[in-house]
Amino acid sequence: QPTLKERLAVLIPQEIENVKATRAEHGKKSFGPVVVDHLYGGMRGLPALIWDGSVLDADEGIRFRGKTIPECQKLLPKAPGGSEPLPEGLFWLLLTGEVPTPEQVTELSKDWAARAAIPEFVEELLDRCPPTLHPMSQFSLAVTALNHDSAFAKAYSQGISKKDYWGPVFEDSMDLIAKLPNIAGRIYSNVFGKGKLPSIDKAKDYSHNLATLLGFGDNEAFVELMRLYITIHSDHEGGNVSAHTGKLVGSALSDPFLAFGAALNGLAGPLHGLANQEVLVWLRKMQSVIGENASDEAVREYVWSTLKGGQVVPGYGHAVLRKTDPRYMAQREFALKHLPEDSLFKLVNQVYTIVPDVLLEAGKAKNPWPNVDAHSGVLLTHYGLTQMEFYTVLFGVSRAFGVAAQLIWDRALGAPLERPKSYSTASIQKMFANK
Ligand code: FCX
Repeated sequence: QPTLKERLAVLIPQEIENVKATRAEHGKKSFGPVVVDHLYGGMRGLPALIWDGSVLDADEGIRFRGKTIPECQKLLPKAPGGSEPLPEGLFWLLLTGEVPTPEQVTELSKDWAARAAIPEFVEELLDRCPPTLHPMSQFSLAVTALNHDSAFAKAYSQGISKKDYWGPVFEDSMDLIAKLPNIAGRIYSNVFGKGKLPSIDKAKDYSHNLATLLGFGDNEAFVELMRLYITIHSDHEGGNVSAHTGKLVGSALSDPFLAFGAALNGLAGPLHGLANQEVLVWLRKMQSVIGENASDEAVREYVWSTLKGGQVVPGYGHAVLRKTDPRYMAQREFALKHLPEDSLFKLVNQVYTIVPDVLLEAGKAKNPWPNVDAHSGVLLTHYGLTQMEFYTVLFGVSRAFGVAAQLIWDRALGAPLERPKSYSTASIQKMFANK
């Protein structure tokens, strides 16, 4: 059976021809007009990027290479005795569009375990961060520093040919993904005083090792949660802040560590990945104000007070989605199976029955439904991972899968430097002066 890199080496020349044919046939076709509001409106909905791993439909949610989350849960290989997909298989799917065999997934687990160690200076760098530095800042620092050993940066400085870029970018991307559990584990241990880190077990899958490094390796349900968590957080097409940042920075031929470090800084914003931390902060604050087991009326009033305070309700709304996020639903299914009686899960459900109506009544949000971040924190809390400032790090570990897959394809297909055109308000006024 071919390895992932061998399979890619076969697929890349085919895809180069496929892109050529697509451009020859459709290259001059229009998606519709660009209007001035696109420039002021955060480019919402503006077709602008190629992203092969996944496409997001406003009503249906994400599909990874054409497959929905339930389809991935059914089709991708599982761990022995497990029922959630192994993220190794999802990475294979994102890169190749193919479902790997269980043996291919096992090889990938082994490969990542073999690459997992981080350089000593990165360990020291993390150990010297004050525990008050947010875990996401530490995460981005460490990932950026991995550029020290980038195969691509080295090959580029030695004069590698364009057509060979993808090889070292593949190696860097594999290293990047492989090293994230050790980085995340070290941050968790340093910041929350968890003591000496266990080492990676080369016979275990990626999620199992991540769980072990966080101190939850003995809890099979938590390990299963990590498998599901990474799978559903991996990729959400190309226009979101973290994915787009990774692609943009990669387009300057910055190596995958620099590109993904930048992506993490975007993920760390409260309107994006940090929302999973914000949801828990918000829920806890609500409990401290209106008490536990509060009535629907009290919850509704609290939601209104958030809006009236000029704040967003974290975990609700989306720039593209117009229905409940299937990533939310997958986590809800997991909770119904593993923790139906959890009191915080009950609160999340209660909030789900109240917030959409309030947001609709308030009349601003285009999408009143919950997104992925409304549910992830309650699952982690249930198993004892209660440090909410750490939650976005787990989102970051997952997001590397999607960003890395696209970086490899971008370099394989010779994607150009990104350089959209910007205008000043004065230049727009002048341009349309007599029109
Ligand atoms: N609570 C309160 N107001 C909201 C809202 C929410 N959950 N969602 C949107 N709105 C408001 C916006 O703030 C905006 O107000 P404005 O006109 O005064 O600026 C108005 O409704 C229109 O925004 P809309 O077009 O619906 O949404 P955007 O595409 O601009 O923004 C996000 C999308 C996700 C940023 C927005 O819904 C939000 O702030 N949600 C809360 C934060 C969150 O959960 N983020 C995580 C999203 C995601 F899943 C992820 O990346 O992880």
